Amino acid sequence: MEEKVSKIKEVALKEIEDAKDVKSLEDIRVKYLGKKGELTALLKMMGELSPEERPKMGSLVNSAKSEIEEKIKNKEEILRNEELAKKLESERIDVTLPASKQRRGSKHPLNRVIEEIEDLFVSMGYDVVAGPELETDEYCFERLNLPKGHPARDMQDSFYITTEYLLRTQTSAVQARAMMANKEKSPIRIIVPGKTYRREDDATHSHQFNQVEGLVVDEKISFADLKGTLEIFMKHMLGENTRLRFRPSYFPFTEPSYEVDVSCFKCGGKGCNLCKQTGWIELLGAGIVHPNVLKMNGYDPEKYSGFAFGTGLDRLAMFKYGITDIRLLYANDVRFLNQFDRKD
Ligand code: FA5
Repeated sequence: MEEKVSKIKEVALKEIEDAKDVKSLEDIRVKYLGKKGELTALLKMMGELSPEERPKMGSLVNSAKSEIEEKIKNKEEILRNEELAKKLESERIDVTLPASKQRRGSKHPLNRVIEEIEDLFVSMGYDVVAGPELETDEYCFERLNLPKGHPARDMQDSFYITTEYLLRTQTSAVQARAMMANKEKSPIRIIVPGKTYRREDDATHSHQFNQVEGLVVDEKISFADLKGTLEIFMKHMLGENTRLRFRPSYFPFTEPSYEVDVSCFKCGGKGCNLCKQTGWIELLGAGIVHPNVLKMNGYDPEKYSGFAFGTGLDRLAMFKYGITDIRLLYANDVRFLNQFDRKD
C-alpha cells in the first residue's frame, strides 16, 4: 500500500508538471483527488487495514494529497500568468498605426450664413438678439403699426394658433420686443436671426424660412446710415463689386420704405438667367423706423430716429452657394449637405 501511494503521487506530480493549461490541471485534480479519484479510493480502503497500520497509512495518503494540492495550486498560478502574458501580447495596441477614418458632419449652409452675418455685425458693435417663434398678434403686427384689420396684413399669410398667438411671419416682431424691453429707452443696435413662418410653398418660398432683422435706434439716424450699413453687409456677403439699388416700397413699420436689390453677382449686372435678364436681384426690405412704431414702443420720435431692415437668409444662402430650390435646405439629404464640408 505504501508503495502504491508513492507511485500515485509520483505519476500525479509528473502530470501536473507537464500540464499545458488550467483545464488539464482541473482534470488531474479530479483524477486523483475527486470523489472517485485514485487517492480518495485509497482512503476509502483504510477500513481493510489493521488498526496499527491505519494511522501511518492515513498520514501517508493525506500528505500525498496535500503535496498534490499544493503542486496544482503553484502550477495553476504559473499557467494563469502565462495565459495573461499571452493575452496582453496578442492585444497589444500599436499607437503608431493610422487612425480609422471618422465620418464627420458638416455645417449646414444656413448656419454658415448666419454665423458669417453675426461675426460681421458683432464686429460693428451690434448685439445678437432672439425672440419667440410662437408670437403674439400684438408684437408681430400691432406694435409695428399694423392694427387688426389693416390691409397690409394680407401681404403675409399666417399660421394662427389661437386668435392671439401665431407663428411669427417676420423677425420684425423682435423690433418691438427690443424697444419695449429697453427700460432706459437708450440707443439700440441689434440683429435678429431666426425662423419665420408663412403659408407659402414653392421653389423659392418655404412655409418655414429664416430671416435676419437689423434695427438701429439712436439720435440723428438717417437714410445714409441705412445705406452705408447695407452696403457693408452685402459686399461682405456677396463680394466687393456688389452694388445696391433702393426702390420705393411699402411696409407699415417704416417710412420711407424700400425694397433693396443687389447687382447680380453671377453676371455682374449685364443680365442672365439668374437675375431674369434684369441685372438685379431683390434681397431685402428696409426703411426708416416709422415714428408711430417708436412712440408705441416707448421711444420719443422727436429725440430718436432709426433704421430697420429684414432679409431672407435662405435666399441669401441660395445666391451665395448657387442653390436652385429652397426645399433642398430643409430636406436633410446628406448628398446635398456633404458639399458644404469645408476642410477648415
Ligand atoms: C418682411 O418680412 C419685412 N419684415 C422686412 C422688413 C424689415 C422691412 C424691416 C422693413 C424693415 P418681406 O415680406 O418682403 O418683408 O420678406 C423679407 C424677405 O424674406 C424676402 O425678401 C424674402 O427673401 C424672404 N421671404 C419672405 N417669404 C418667404 C418664404 N415664404 N420663403 C422664403 N423666404 C421668404
